[in-house]
Parts: sequence; structure tokens; C-alpha cells
Amino acid sequence: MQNKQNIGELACLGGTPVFQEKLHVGRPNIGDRERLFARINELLDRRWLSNNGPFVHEFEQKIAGLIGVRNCIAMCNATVALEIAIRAAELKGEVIIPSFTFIATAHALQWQEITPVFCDIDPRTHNLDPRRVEELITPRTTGIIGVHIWGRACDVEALADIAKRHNLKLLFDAAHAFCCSYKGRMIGNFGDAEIFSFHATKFFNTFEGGAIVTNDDALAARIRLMKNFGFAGYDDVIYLGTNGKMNEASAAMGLTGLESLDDFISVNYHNYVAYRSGLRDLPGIHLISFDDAERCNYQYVIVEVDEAAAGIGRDVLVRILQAENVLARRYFYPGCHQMEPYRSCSPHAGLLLPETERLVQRVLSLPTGTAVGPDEIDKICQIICLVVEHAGDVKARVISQLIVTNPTGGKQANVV
Ligand code: T4K
Repeated sequence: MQNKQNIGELACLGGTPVFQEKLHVGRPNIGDRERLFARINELLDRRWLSNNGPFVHEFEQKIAGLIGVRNCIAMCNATVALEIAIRAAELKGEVIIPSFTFIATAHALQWQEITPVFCDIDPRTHNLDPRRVEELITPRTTGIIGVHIWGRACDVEALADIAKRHNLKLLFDAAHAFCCSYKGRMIGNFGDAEIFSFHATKFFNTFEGGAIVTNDDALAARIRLMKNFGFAGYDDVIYLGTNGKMNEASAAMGLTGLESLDDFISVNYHNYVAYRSGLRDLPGIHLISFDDAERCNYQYVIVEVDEAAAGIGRDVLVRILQAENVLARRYFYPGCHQMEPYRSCSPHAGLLLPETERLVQRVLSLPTGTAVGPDEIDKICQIICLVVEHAGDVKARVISQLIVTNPTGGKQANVV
């Protein structure tokens, strides 16, 4: 379909969607199928499907080598990996984390009856603000979990300094940050341990999966036991453990994906550059940037919408894009502190999180990855440009249409 020239052509106002098929954020990257199928056949022939099989072992070695870290323990997903890392590091009481993260970071603590204490972020980086972290430390605090949101590293040194001075453990939820670096050193080498996600929606996936990486050999040994029920040998359980194991099919997917890693990142990078050029100079539309001096996976294309400058708010823009089959997402709206059980436990937590509250109203994630190319990105940017250029009219018409279709919900209706 041709680019839209006037706002009457917008799908949310009755036009035909630009895209016939939905464009997703988090469309899985798949490596060479022949290589994958060969590995699947191999593991079937071997009849070794799980429990520290040869593919998992090879996968762990390769990840550790890539990151330059002493230990990698592959896991069934990053949420269980977080839970195990938290338990192995002996966190209890209260742990400071950002509210601006995927809910798994908070749930991994609460699941073990540890209280996540939500800390505000630095609006420039979207990551934990170390100055705010220090204010939240109490006698019950045992640790900090920083989250490298969008693959951009936390202020690792400041957090390490706070952790050291207050005798706290420091973990990093690096779910977004596989293959990213901080000051030239690969993420995975910081804090007591870091946790990667290899979920299907990540640029590199093992269907479901994750890993804990650490340079602490004793911690790694505990984690290895804990992810296998605490078994130290046949018939010998020496810890309270769980089942966090990665299976052989996931490792086969991972080994295959690793062979295409540079291609995945290259596609993401070129998509990011295409968005940057397509959205350049648009008032109120700010694409977050990455440090060219660092390694980055560019897996998230994140835009902040400043309603005052753009003339249109994030939620209306998301609604317009979704009608065009561009499934932009509001990661991470409304913030963990606004979700259960945290909202009920601490209904006024938002008062201490002004930057988080502001950001969750502005941020959106756009489709990228190997399922999207320059043509699609050009069209997505054209829609955004058209909307911002005619923001006043578009907003009035979209909102009046919402009132017609939902007269009782009115302007208060959640538009996405
Ligand atoms: N910490 C952080 C900071 C995280 O962001 C995450 C996960 C975790 C920890 C926990 O990691 P894991 O335990 O999951 O390993 C998705 C992912 O499920 C989640 O892994 C990810 N972060 C989060 C940011 O995004 P949803 O609820 O948005 O997923 P969903 O089903 O809406 O999928 C997103 C889009 O991807 C959809 O438009 C559909 C598309 N998709 C999805 C899947 C699964 C596909 O096209 N194919 C697929 O196979 O959470």
C-alpha cells in the first residue's frame, strides 16, 4: 500500500491498515533451520533430552567464552534464573530494584517473600538512579538488583560502590543486555551475578531460556546445585533446590542462533538507524540512543513521546499504530508498583517514583528484528510523521470517535 497522504486514510479513522499482517515487537529470530534440524535429530538419536546434556554444556561454554566470564549456568528461563540467583546470593528482607522493569524482576523476589523496594530511575538512562538507591537502604536491605533496561548498562560503578559501603549483594537483571558492553567490558561480568533472558521475544532466543553468569566460582557451584533440586550426586540432596534446567532442544536452538548472532545484531542496528533517520527532527518524538563506543544488540527501538511538543500523547499514538497493524507496545506501563500485589501493599509508592511515573506515560516500543525491514520502517515512520504533522486534528478525531464508540467510557477510557 502507498504511504498515506491525509489523516482520513488512517485505519483508526476508517482507512485501510498500511500493513495486512501484524508487525510485532519481539518477533523471534531463527537461525539456520538445517543446522537446527540437524541438532534436533542428533539429540533425538542420542536420547539425551535434558539434565545437563552435551548441547547445554557446549552452550554454556560458548556463552561464557563470548562474555569472557568464568561461569555460565543455562536455565529454563530468566525468571527462574533470577529466583535462583536471589536465593543463592542469600538475599532476604528488602531488596532495592527499579519499578521501571518487566514484572519478573519484582516477582522473583516477592515469590520468595522478599520485599522489592521500588526505586526511581534516572530519566536520561531509564535505569536505577544511584542517588535514590542510597536513600532507600534500611537495616533490612540485603541487596540491589539493577536492570540494564533496553541493553543500556546501569551506572555499574556507583551501584557497586553503594553495595560495598553498605555490605549489600549486587545482582543485575541483564535480560535485555546479552552481547552489550559497559566501558568495553561485556555485561555479564558485573556485580555478584548477572541474569540473561533467551526468551522467544529476545533478539537471541532458545525458545524459552536464560542464564546466570558470574565470576564467583562458589556462587556458581551453589547455583548449579539449586537448579537441579539440590542434587550433589545420585541420592544426595544437599540444598533446597528447584528445577531450573535448560533442555537440549533449547540449547540446540541457542547453539544455532549463536552462529547467526552478528547477523541478528546487524539487522537490529540497521533498523535502528532507519528509525533514527525516519523520525529525525520530529517535535516531541524522541528515539532513545545508544553509545556507539559500546557493543549493543539494538533489540529494542524505544520512543519517548512528549505530548506537549508532539501535540499527541503516547496512548493515542499507540492506538493509531495498532490500527495500522503496527503492534507497538507500552513497555513497561504502568510500572511494577502499579501492579498487584505491589499496588495493594503500597498504594502510594508512586509518590517516591516521580520519574518512573512520568516515563511510563511517554514510552513505547516499535517493531524491529529480522521480521521488519527498511520498507516497513519507512512506512511506520511516515505514519508517525503524518500524525504529528496533523496532531491537533488527529487527536480530536480519534478521541471523538472513541466517545462515539464508547460513550460511557468517554475520555477517561484507557485508549490502548
Ligand atoms: N527481566 C526483564 C527486564 C525482562 O524484560 C524479562 C522478560 C524478564 C526479566 C524475564 O525473562 P523470561 O523469564 O521471560 O526469560 C515479553 C516476554 O515474554 C518477556 O520475556 C520479556 N521480558 C518482555 C519484555 O516481553 P510480553 O508479555 O510482552 O509477551 P507477548 O506474548 O505479548 O509477546 C510480545 C510480542 O512478541 C507480541 O507482539 C507477539 C510476539 N511474539 C511472541 C512470542 C512469544 C511472537 O511473534 N512470537 C513468539 O513466539 O512479554
